[in-house]
Parts: sequence; structure tokens; C-alpha cells
Amino acid sequence: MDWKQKKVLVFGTGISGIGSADLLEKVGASPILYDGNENIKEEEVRGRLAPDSKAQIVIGELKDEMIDMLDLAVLSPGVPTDLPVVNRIREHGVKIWGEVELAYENGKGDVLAITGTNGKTTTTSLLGAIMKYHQDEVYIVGNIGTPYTEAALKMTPEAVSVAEISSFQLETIEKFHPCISAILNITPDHLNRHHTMEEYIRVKERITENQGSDDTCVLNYEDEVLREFGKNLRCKVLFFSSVRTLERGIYLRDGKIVYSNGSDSTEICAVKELKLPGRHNHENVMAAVGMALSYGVPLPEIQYVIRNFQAVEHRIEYVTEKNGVVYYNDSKGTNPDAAIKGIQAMDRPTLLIGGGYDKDSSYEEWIEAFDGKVRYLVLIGQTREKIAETARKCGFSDIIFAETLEEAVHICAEKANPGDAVLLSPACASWGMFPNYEVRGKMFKEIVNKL
Ligand code: UMA
Repeated sequence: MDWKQKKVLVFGTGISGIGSADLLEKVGASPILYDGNENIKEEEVRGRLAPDSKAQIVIGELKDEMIDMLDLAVLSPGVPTDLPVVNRIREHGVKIWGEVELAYENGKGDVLAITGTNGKTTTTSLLGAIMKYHQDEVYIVGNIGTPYTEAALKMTPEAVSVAEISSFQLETIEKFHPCISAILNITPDHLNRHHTMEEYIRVKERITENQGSDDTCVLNYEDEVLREFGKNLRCKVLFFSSVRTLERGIYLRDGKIVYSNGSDSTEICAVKELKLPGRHNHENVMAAVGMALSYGVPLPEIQYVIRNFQAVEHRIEYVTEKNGVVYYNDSKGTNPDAAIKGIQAMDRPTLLIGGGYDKDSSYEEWIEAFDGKVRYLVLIGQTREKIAETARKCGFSDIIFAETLEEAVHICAEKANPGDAVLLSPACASWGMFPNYEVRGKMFKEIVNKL
């Protein structure tokens, strides 16, 4: 597209909006940065743009006269596509793209894109690590937290972008075309935005919309929607399964990840060699391996990276093993839902450290997810009485109170048997004892490493 003098509305002044406006100015377009939140201060937005930026900033109401001048509108992912003002833009005949489409249009090289309800960030990080080991120019972008538009203009034709793409971002693509895509799983989420499960599924499936017969989509065979979806795709399909052996695909067999090309099968690694615990993580590894293999990365490179890859910091992160006890830092488990994933990932008796700041959460479901695995629940912080009371109501009473995180770790180290895990997964925010969950997680790791 010839961008010179094009008037483009960038909707949203978060990181996607700033990335889009910067990109547009660099290619010669005239962006108008717009935000519907009246409390946002123009000077604050201006401060986040390039110092020489000439972008116009509009906060609050968007007038029809302004819409009439537009050649394009670029929505940030958080902006619902059925918002009245977005409908007005559409009714005025203005083309609407998402930030991802704008980046794709201006980027170069190949795109490997991952979507799914859970596991996107881990899979994207792992695939990003594999690709970085394999070649020089790799960008890890998208929902993971680095706007795709920030990287697009740096790319050469040799670039590979590994993109985490949310359903919000897929709503507004047009030509976005990953050569390898993956849909990890689809379970109910974001229904306030997409309204129905059917619509949420349809949007997720758009990741394959522009793929052709040379491209591949990696799908979870154990997700019934995806298994069905895989039957009617134009591109090649590679399934993975953590439950059964597949004639062609990637699967778990006797604790090993195996790839079968239809005639021969190759062992990739044993799951116990991985530092990513839990079946959901083994699925993420299978998806990343499937994508890397489909892209042509040699198996030994893939094996080296997956064996050495650590979880995203503070998210069920392997810390170390001491006296046969494995320590995990899941400080990012700041609410019961996230902490449920933490305990579910444990495949051995666990001493669990929980508690912290009270966000008015209810803890029943978390306690129920213990599933007989938790030997002791060691509680710290403001919520400890409330959690203990809930736990006892749910029939769990192996509870110990500690005054500090350090005391909690020492109690666990003393009580743990070889073969156990110690998991910090608090189900609560860190405030009151720590400034944020990162500091809590780092302190946990320091205490553990000093044991
Ligand atoms: N805004 C409006 N009107 C609206 C909604 C939003 O004007 O109706 C404005 C807000 O006032 C705000 C701006 O839009 O100023 C925010 O835009 P945004 O919500 O798209 O936020 P960004 O900072 O641009 O971050 C987005 C993603 N956010 C969302 O999808 C909600 C980030 O994913 C992503 O990392 C980033 O782009 C870079 O690609 C976050 C997320 O929560 C982590 N994602 C969801 C998830 O993972 O479940 C999908």
C-alpha cells in the first residue's frame, strides 16, 4: 500500500496504538491516535510517541467530520469490533484493520503464529527460543506483550516472526498469512467480547484463513472442535495428542514425546527431561515441536532447546532440585484460577505455599483442585485465616501458618520427602508483603537456592 499522506485512525492508546502510530508515521502516513477513555491525558499519550511525532491525538468523542477524512482505521485488540463508534466508522465506508494486519502488511519474512485459549505464551516463548537457536533474525511478537507493529519495519526478507495471536487480534485480520499456525485448544473464554462460543471458535479458526497447500496448521487432536476442523482445511494438518498414539503426528507414549511421519516414528525426548511440568505444558511442547519441524528446523536443534527451556519466569518455573525435592516458582498464580493450573501441573506429592493479599476471591475451587496431591498447605499473608477456614470446610486440614516467605520455605524443606515438590503458587496478590509478584518470585528463588 502507498501510505503517503493517508489519514489513518489508530483506535486505542495502549501499546498497540503507540506501535501502530509510530509505524504509520515512519511509512509516511498521517495517524490520528484516538481513545474513547475520557480520563486519558493527551500529554501523557504524547510523551509515549516519538519526540518528533506529528500524530494528532483525539480523546473522548470522535466526530463524523473526522471519520469522513479517514482512509483506514486500525483497531487495538482490546477495542470490541461492535462498539457503536466502530460501527459508525464502518457505516462511513472506512476500511477497518487490526494492529496485526497493519504489522503484517508492513513486515517481511515468514510468520509462525499461535493461538488457543491456554498455553499460547509458553508455546510462543518456546518456539521463539527454538527459532532463535536456529537462525539470526527472529521476532517474538503479539499478545505476548511486544506489539507486532513495533517489530515490523525492522524485518528483512530472512526474518521469522513468532507471533502469539489472541482471538481479539484475529477478529480484524484480512491477509495475515502465517506459513505455520497452531491452535492449541479452545475452551470458553472472552465470551463477553465474542458473545457466543460459536463466534469465539470461528474467530480462532481464522488463523488458517489465508493458508494454502504449502502451509501447515498444528492442531490438538484431543480437542473435538479442532479434530473436526482439521478435516476440512486447505493447508496441511499436523495433529498432536497427549492421550493417544497417532498414525501421523506428535504424541506422548510411555513418558516420551514421539513424532511419526506416517511410516517412521522418532523419539523427540522423555517428558522427565523437560523443565516444563504438567500435561498442559507437554502439549505446548508438542505444538512448538510440530511447528518447528514443519518449518524445517533440524531435530537436534529442537531437542537441545526444549531440554533446556525454562518456563516463563514466575509461571510454574522450575527453580532447582535439592535433596530429591523439586522447587517450582508460580508467583504469577495471583488468583485462584491461575493457581489451579499451578497445582494441576504437579505430578507428585506437593508442599504448597499460598496466601497473600485479599482480592475478595473465593478459594473453594482451588482447594478442590488439590486432588489429594497436597501434603501440606503452608499459608502466609493477610488471607491465611480465610484460606485455612475454606480448606477445613472442604475437608483439608494439613495447614501450617508461617510469618514470612522464608519461614514458609524452611518449613516445606524440612517436611518434604525426596520425590516431593515444593510449589509457591499463592492464589493471591503479593501486596502487603511484596511490591509485586516478580519480587515475591525472585525472593522465593533466592531463599530456595540458599537452602
Ligand atoms: N479502548 C477504547 N475503547 C474501548 C476499549 C479500549 O478506547 O472500547 C482503549 C483504552 O482506553 C486503552 C486502549 O484502548 O487506552 C487499550 O488498548 P488494548 O486493550 O488493545 O491494550 P494494548 O495495551 O494495546 O494491549 C494489547 C493487548 N490487550 C488486549 O488484548 C486487551 C495485549 O494483550 C497485548 O499484549 C498487546 O496489545 C500487544 O499485542 C493482553 C491481554 O490481556 C496481555 N490479552 C488478552 C488475553 O491474553 O487473554 C486477549
